[in-house]
Amino acid sequence: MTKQNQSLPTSFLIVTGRFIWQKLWLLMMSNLAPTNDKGSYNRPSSQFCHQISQEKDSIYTAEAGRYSLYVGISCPWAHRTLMVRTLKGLENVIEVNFVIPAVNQGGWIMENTSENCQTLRQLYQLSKPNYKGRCTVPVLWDKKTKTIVNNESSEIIILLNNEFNQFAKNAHLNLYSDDLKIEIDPWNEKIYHHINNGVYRCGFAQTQSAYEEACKGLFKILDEIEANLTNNRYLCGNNLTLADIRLFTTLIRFDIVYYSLFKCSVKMIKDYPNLSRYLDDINNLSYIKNTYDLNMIKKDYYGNLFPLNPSGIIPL
Ligand SMILES: N[C@@H](CCC(=O)N[C@@H](CS)C(=O)NCC(=O)O)C(=O)O
Repeated sequence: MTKQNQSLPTSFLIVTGRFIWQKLWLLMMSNLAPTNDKGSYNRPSSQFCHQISQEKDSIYTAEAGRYSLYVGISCPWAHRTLMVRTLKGLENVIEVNFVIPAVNQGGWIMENTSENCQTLRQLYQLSKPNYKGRCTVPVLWDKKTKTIVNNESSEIIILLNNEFNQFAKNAHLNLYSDDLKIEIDPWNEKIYHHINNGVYRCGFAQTQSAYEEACKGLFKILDEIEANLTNNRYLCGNNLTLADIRLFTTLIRFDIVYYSLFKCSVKMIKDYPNLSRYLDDINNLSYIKNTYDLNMIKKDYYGNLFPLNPSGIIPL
């Protein structure tokens, strides 16, 4: 026999449930993902933007063993930094510390206590005592001065590519060469807005029109990239660049997470022959498969983004 609620009329349950849920949903969403007045997601900007340099007298000098990365394994922005660390062969130069989502606190906690901190917020506050902003990963941390050097992935990957060559196993690999910048930068801009952040603008939209605008923009650029890859191995021809790294970390999460959880549901990446080939190509580069974990990605997104998946059920 199926369980039925005998005492309350269905219409009452629907109207009351919908009213309360919508109010709570909007409250949770505006906390999780601030929006503009049209209901479009506005990603807050990063707060720590220092540079590392090879100059001996700079505050943050490039040194082996001095810096560490704090990353969450599900996070696509942190994933960029792990990929560049691996591709450049910096595993023995830059240490990695993992953080995990704290389901009920809505923030990151340390997998293992680090710098005497149990939470990422404590680490941010060690660097800047009155810090009240968002505590995001990735973080590039200086163990010597106990400060955050940088918490913006797009800048950290340039630092890792440029400044540690004297210690890198693959110093010859330049993912952001001067002669390709003119192609890389426009790709980065487009891919950030419409794809990397675009999937979040679909998933975190609070109105139908904000969602549709983000979703149409996303698939327009995916179609453009699909066409570009007909004659090119990577975005800028035969050379792998930072633009590819930035695209890869979104594409690898697309079919298992963004397609359904974020409603990026016009097509899957597997429906695009060139994008699928491209994804495989990058995935098969040395040790790239060690930089992410699809099961953890699925568990973290479906399990922790409560307003998008209140039942917490993780799809098979
Ligand atoms: N602009 C940042 C964004 C990083 C970001 O949003 N990270 C997410 C994880 S995927 C985070 O840590 N969010 C926690 C929060 O917003 O409180 C970057 O690219 O480094």
